[in-house]
Amino acid sequence: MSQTNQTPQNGNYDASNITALEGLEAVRKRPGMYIGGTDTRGLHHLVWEVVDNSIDEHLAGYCSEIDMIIHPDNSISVKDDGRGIPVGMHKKLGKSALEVVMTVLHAGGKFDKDTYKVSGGLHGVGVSCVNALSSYLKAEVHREGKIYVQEYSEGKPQNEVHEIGKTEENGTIITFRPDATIFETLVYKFDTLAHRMQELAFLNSGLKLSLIDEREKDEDGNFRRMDYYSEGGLAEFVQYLDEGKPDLIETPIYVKSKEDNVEVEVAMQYNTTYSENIYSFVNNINTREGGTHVNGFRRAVNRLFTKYGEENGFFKKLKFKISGEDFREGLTSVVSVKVPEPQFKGQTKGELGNSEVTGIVSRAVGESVGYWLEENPIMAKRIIDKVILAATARHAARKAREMVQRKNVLTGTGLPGKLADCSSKDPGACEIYLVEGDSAGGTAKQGRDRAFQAILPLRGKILNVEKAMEHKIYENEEIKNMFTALGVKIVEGEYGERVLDTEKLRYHKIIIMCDADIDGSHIVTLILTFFFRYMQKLVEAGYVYIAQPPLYQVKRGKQFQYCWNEEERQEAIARLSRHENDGSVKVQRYKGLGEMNAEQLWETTMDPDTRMLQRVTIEEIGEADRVFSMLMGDEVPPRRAFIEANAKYAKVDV
Ligand code: 0RA
Repeated sequence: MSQTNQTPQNGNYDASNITALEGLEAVRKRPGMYIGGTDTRGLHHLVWEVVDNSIDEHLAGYCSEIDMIIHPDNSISVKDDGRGIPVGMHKKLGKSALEVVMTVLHAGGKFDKDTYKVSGGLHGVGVSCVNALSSYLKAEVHREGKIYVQEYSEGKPQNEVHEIGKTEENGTIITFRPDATIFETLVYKFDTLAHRMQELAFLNSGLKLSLIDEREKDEDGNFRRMDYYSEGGLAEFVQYLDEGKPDLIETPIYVKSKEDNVEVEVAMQYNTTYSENIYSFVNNINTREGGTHVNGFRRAVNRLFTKYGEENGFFKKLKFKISGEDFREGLTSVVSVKVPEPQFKGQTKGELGNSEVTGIVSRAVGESVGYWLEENPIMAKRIIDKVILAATARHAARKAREMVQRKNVLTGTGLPGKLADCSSKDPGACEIYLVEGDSAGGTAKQGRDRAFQAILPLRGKILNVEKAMEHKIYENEEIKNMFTALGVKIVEGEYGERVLDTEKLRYHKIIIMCDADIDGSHIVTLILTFFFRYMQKLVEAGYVYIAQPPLYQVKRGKQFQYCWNEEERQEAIARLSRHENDGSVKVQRYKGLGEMNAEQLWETTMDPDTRMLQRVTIEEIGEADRVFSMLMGDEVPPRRAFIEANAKYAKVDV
């Protein structure tokens, strides 16, 4: 050590050093405990951990720009123009504050409680975790006119904090390469990073963000680059989410206020669809399970619209009660709060627990929306009319649903006649194939292993649930069949919302099997839209899959090979024709499942030992919702733009 005068005792330095390394060793031994896993999610978690620190600088009022670079070797740089991590001696630990922040678990380095922090939320395990899980990390700090650097390997400092030059800027640049011995994959997904950067831009109006991908160049030789900046913040966010859905009111309703150090920001827009979409955030972290802020918002919306409708006599003719959900049909909203000391609870820590926040949000929304209703009577009436329509439709839907559910009880097993069930009754071992068309369904029935595989043929195009009224959905034959075959039903939740009851779910693998052509992929999208809107829980649980039938069979005499893509096809042709390309190699392009016999279908698409299944995940709920509305909704221009932009991808990634 060079600065002995600030170190109380040499022994102290060693001791703290050892504790730091032990801490980071624990992270390396059980990375899952800290970042949730070592799969692609965990890999991306590292980036958010670093970005969160820069966002904290922004929330504290010091950072206006964050730039991210994906380098060709999949290492990542995150640069901000904040204050820069302090580099001075940390008195107690006897080493540079930078080293403490980078090597001591949960140090974080922010010691004041008055600023909002992302830390403590879903992320918030600290940048030292990223360091521990990186084969290489470099921290570069621009501060007080100088540039300081320290490098690490597996979290261990490789040199002292040293000065490498002068600067007129402030800020921090963290560059890290995730450890290949820890992560299952090292490949960063541009779309995942881009999506969150877009979200951060909306959540932090005025903050500039950029993403550069050095792995990809366009025709002009420039790297792929995205810039994000939002002046309008949440109001722009809801407009973005509602792209593809016709607006009901001219501009979003916007709420911003602060009480007891809790900042509340809400934007809401009504559209002409039938679903509610609410996205909530605490200190910029997505709270997927909602919590007290969302409860406060819903409470205020119910209270205000009920009062407004009653006072103006709009509900007089109604013969049934309006439920909370009716007020939120076709409502897209973003609720964002900044809380100094957030408490998270729930299974995935995705739910805000601070009880004081309910009242704060409810009051903020109550006041602003109350004014809005008084000032915008025409828009208000439009909303109330829609609420009445929703209540009427819900009444009809409830009746239709009850009819369907009751009927099933009366007909004994209640299973649809079209279902070829499996013999096992253990849901964990059972699979159901939802098959496009009766004829492919027939082939699948012959080819399956009936011990654990059930087949439910679906007739042609299924209903587009994005356009249909809810009660129509429960009356639709194919949809009724899916509910009863799966053994799930819709019940009403605490707030009158629809809840999927999965207690009697009969299969833990639900496999959508359609033709490998355009019509087939359209049907997959329709079925996925249905699952997304009505059975999201099953998607979240990881139970929904898409079967992958092969695209080609390459054949020469008795030898043949199935191929799932162009590359495999080329390889197979080369392999089977060997030197003499005498035209005896035949390539069959499978367009439909119907072109395969039962045995081929089993071998290629149904046999668990050889088939390929694509699991459907909802990585980004908001994005998935937007995409579904765009692809399945009424507005043509955004859909065309989306399809054109994504034309090179074969299917929508949900
Ligand atoms: C500790 C204390 C202060 C800032 C930071 C850490 C800090 C950390 C990171 C990580 C990435 N970018 C960052 N920017 C800042 C406060 C510094 C002060 O009081 O001057």
